[in-house]
Amino acid sequence: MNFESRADASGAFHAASQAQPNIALVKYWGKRDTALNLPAVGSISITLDSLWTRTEVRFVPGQKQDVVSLNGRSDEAEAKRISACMNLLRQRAGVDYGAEVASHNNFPTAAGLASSASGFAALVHAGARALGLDLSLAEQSVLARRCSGSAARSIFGGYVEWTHGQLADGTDSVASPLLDAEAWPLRVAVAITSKAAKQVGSTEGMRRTADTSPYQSAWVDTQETDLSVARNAIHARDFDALAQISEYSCLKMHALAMAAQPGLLYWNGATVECMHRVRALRQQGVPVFFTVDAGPQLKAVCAPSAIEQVKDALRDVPGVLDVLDTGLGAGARAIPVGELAR
Ligand code: 2P0
Repeated sequence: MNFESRADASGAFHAASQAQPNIALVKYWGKRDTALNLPAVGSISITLDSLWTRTEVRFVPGQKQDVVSLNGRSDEAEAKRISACMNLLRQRAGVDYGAEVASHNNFPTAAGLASSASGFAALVHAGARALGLDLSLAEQSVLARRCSGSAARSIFGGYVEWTHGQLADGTDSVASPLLDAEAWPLRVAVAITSKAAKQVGSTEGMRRTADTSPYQSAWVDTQETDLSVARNAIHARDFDALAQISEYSCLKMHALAMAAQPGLLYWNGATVECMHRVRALRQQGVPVFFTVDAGPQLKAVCAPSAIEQVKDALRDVPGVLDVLDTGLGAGARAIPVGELAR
């Protein structure tokens, strides 16, 4: 392969990309194949706007090791996952160059805010371009899925569905857009109730759940119906229907995980108080619903007209440290090299 046109002055090949986290409304939890990272169920998400990961990848011919910097620091566990992800791209390009990877998040990492989704989407997007691989978004989604399941969805913007797929090699377990962000511009308030990294990561939590939770088969059996209800709600822009199915899927996923041994309890007291506050608002007629991922932060999805009221209500809950506010945004995209933290 001829990379000459892409090499910088030092002979390295580089590119930078940005991707945003996504929040599942119909949740992914469980794998049908761990090696290929294939999900036990499909899922539907929204890609966010003002939270981001920006990642720069530089492949250096002759370098044997990967060097990884996350928010300016090294992290051994994450570096291993990043190298495994880069191996997929190196195989595809037929090269063995070591990579220098630098990545910045503008939000708390590893605390249930989908940092692996935006992180691996940005990594695959930048790495593929650095190596001159001409990959479609669907191909990037498949590769991002191999690195972290939910990253498959952050390749795309707006409302996104990631299918379970039927093929043993997983090439049909891929995300695709359902509706553009601009077509239904909901807003999201994120109540930060802890800035600590979670104790049990999603990969381990899913493994434990599948091995020990008595509700696993019921979870898998009921997912197709939930996906269909959510898909219809999105296409009809039916807020109430989306609210009902999203809270249902969230609580069902947590009930499934709580019933593992030992049980997975990602919430703290403030998370639960925020759920009650959101439901009280909805009873008063405010168009808002909640969802919670594998961490203690609560995400309140609402109509644009309700965002200030929702933020004020969440800020009022004891134990809420901060409330972020974001719209829905675009998928992974190229950014200029050298502008990571800007
Ligand atoms: C989701 N979560 O659908 C679900 C809901 C958390 C709760 O996808 O093992 O980091 O890398 O495939 O994608 C978080 O799990 O797990 C997640 P891996 P991932 O958003």
